[in-house]
Amino acid sequence: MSLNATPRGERTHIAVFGRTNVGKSSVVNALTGQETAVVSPVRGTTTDPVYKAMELLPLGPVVLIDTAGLDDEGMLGELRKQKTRELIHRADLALLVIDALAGADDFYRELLAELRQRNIPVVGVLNKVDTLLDADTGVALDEVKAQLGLPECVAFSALDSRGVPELKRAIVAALPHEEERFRLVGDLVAPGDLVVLVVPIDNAAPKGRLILPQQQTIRDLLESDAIAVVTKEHELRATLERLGTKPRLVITDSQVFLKVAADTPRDVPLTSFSILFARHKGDLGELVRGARAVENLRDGDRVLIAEACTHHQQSDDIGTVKIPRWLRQSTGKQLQIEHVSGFSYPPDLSRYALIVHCGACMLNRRAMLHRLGEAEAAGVPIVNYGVLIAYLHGVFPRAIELFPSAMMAWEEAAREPQ
Ligand SMILES: Nc1nc2c(ncn2[C@@H]2O[C@H](COP(=O)(O)OP(=O)(O)OP(=O)(O)O)[C@@H](O)[C@H]2O)c(=O)[nH]1
Ligand code: SF4
Ligand SMILES: [Mg+2]
Repeated sequence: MSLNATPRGERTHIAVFGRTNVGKSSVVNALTGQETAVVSPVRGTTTDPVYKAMELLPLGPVVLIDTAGLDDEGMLGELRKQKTRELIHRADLALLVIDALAGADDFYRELLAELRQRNIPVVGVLNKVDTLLDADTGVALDEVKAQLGLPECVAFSALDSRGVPELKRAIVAALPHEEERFRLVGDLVAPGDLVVLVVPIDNAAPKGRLILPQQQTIRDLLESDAIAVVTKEHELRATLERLGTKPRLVITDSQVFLKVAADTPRDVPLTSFSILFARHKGDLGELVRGARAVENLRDGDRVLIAEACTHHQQSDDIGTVKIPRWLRQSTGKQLQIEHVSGFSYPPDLSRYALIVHCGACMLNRRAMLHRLGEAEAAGVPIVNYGVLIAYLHGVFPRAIELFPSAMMAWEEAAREPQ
């Protein structure tokens, strides 16, 4: 990922589903205007999901996910199907590709029901309409709309690019509007508000730039017409004095939280970048409850460290070395720590006393909420790296006072018998 690209976790995810050979990869190519996805008359050409980033105006950056056909036969087919189904949890919108000659059947009806159950907006793509007579295209389209109860369906041909602008319009119309999406910090400030950001520049800071969470926070503040003042922890006191007015909010790196808390007047709201990100990506209350569960760990407990992908972009040792060390140090217990990486958890979650999840930078909010939901269903507390590190740095409860659901979780946990 180039530094200037929108991170994948922030992009709208559009997953392309359908039977094998209906032209899913061809539809992705027609939409992106590139021949990146492999197309062939052989069924089951696409075996693993392929991610393709593009700008979809006026929506902005999206990721198209080309998937394996869902009706593969045999063992391998089962595996692929499972992988494809897991993508349902990451999709902000699904394209259902249907072959114009074959039409829709129960397979599509079931898939559509599954998507609707998860509140994922769906747009139907009746592909290969070039194989029909022009006069029959409208009839076939109406038939599919009626069969599926899916009025959002577009006549398309990847072969001659028919329907590309119509499909783009249908996608934009079906997606939730920007204002309905979850903000990073914009919902906490009003236009003209002053916000102070505390960014330590130590040996661990990357040379010559700010890290992504800091960049994204500044961007969101500017988009909200707020004023961002960036300072280091040592200059915070002087910065606050020179501002001449109380800032609306102070946001700091967790590492220097205690110093920043000491230098920030008690009546100025204070939080950390990792708390904002945890809230943006998931359910902060749930993660705070998970952090609290660290105190209840006992000798012999199993802890699962789950990373959502195999190529960790931050330092590689955070999940394998640092977190296990911190957990053992702070609890003083003999813990059995297991690791997993990829889209899915191991089968039996209930054997774990705690799940520690990565920062989920490659996942969108929907996918992360799904993973939190799975832990909750198994009755296992879950925390992410950012909230756990914040907790270990002593940011609670001050950094979560702004967020009622997180405070409730904190106080509930305090009342529970240890
Ligand atoms: N006539 C016509 N053929 C198409 C169209 N779209 C795709 N095809 C052909 O259909 C075949 C399958 O296309 P793919 O895009 O590979 O289909 P897929 O759904 O990705 O297939 P799998 O990955 O195997 O599931 C290829 O031979 C394409 O050239 C279209 O709009 N019109
Ligand atoms: S934080 Fe998670 S999703 Fe992001 S690179 Fe690391 S392992 Fe992958
Ligand atoms: Mg394909």
